[in-house]
Amino acid sequence: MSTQTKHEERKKRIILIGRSTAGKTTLCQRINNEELRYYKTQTVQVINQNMIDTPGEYLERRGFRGALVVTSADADIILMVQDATEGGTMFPPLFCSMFSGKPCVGIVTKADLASEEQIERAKQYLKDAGAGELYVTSAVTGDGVNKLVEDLHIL
Ligand SMILES: Nc1nc2c(ncn2[C@@H]2O[C@H](COP(=O)(O)OP(=O)(O)OP(=O)(O)O)[C@@H](O)[C@H]2O)c(=O)[nH]1
Ligand SMILES: [Mg+2]
Repeated sequence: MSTQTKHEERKKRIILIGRSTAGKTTLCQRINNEELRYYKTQTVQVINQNMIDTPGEYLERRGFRGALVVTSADADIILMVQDATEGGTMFPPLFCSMFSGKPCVGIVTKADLASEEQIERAKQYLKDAGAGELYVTSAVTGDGVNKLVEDLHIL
């Protein structure tokens, strides 16, 4: 572990938002170097004190959008998680404006299963929704995950 100084920036708090099966929980497991195992997220879960994992339903059901905004109040950064293999998106245009200026980062998942075209399409969905920086990742191969962790100071 690197030498800690009192000036060192604290870990950033992130919230992961995306439809069911987008790969939010699996990405958290990869970030934490845990064994990848599937379970359906049933409720908001705080992992390692700084990662807020949400169930896909929070994005899919319009009536839950308010809950997303409230739950994100504790987060420094919004992670919008988009499956590269999905032929559509649940993120409406300008989705990010709901979070009143908080940084919104776009994460494309399942790059290991997707073509270049699919990855580009997923990035475009995220841009349309208002994401700033974009990261292309695979929780299975680990591609793109270290860069994400380092750039955003997640660990
Ligand atoms: N090949 C591949 N499969 C992935 C990747 N990420 C997630 N998966 C698979 O996709 C499925 C859903 O992943 P989850 O991480 O549980 O999805 P989620 O977004 O947490 O879904 P909810 O909890 O329902 O909101 C699982 O079977 C994962 O193994 C990836 O990068 N590559
Ligand atoms: Mg989950």
